[in-house]
Amino acid sequence: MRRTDNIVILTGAGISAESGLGTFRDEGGLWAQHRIEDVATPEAFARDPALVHRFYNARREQAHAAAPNAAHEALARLQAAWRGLITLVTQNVDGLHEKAGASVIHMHGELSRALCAACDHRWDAPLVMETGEVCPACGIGAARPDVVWFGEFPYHMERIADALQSCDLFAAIGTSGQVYPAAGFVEEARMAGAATIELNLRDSDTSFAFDEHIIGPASKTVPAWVD
Ligand code: BV8
Repeated sequence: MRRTDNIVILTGAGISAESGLGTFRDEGGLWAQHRIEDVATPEAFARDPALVHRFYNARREQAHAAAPNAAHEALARLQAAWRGLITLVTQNVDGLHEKAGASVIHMHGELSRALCAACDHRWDAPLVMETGEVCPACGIGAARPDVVWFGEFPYHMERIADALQSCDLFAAIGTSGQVYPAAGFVEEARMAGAATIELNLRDSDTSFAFDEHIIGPASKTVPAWVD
């Protein structure tokens, strides 16, 4: 990769696929097994917290056992080499970027964190969260996974918008470009004058918006792109 100034990298579930974690919309993906409305909205949690906990407990246990792959490791190397110039944003909640040694902005939260549905207190989630668990701070709110559900406002949006405004290169890795506002980041970067590149197994819903495309599995394409 040629030396440039500020780079914003957005990752999606595809970067963790080769670590054995299912994506959402590929063949047999998570949304083929569960309806979003049943497991990934605040209404779903109010209606059937046990089902939502089962969905996230299964993913938390898989993520806990998973190892980062060569793509996560290459991004951590890039960040270490280009200190301060790489803003890594992920839609993923699996913690694999941290396991690879990267620092990352979790716009959709983290499986490893719990959130109080009443007072917004956050704490390290147990591997298995139980229905009926209450917040250790206020003792009132239900303990829920600290992930951003559909209809909820993603985290760190101002920090991300600032990074997009001042970046020279925007890269999207392993995302289908179907979930907003993340899917709109490429347009924000283009309007700020950045070059754009997409690394994916195939075309995504936002491929049209990228200047360059590298097609292939992330564990191969990301190290080749970075190194
Ligand atoms: C919000 C956390 C208000 C929980 C998730 C326009 C503007 C704003 C909002 C909307 C809008 N239009 C619609 C909306 C509402 C909604 C939305 O986008 N709906 C969609 C379905 C149309 N958005 C929201 O509700 C968001 N909140 O809008 O708040 C607001 C308004 C304005 C501005 C700001 C805020 C909240 C959305 C967050 C929902 N939570 N996850 C959890 O993980 O369970 S979303 C979920 O989808 C995951 O986070 C996932 O990461 C994310 C995106 O999916 P991808 O990561 O892209 O995964 P996917 O399976 O789809 O694709 C995998 C890709 O990898 C594929 O392209 C595949 O080819 C590739 N791949 C596979 N293997 C490999 C690979 N690539 C490389 N190598 C491989 N080996």
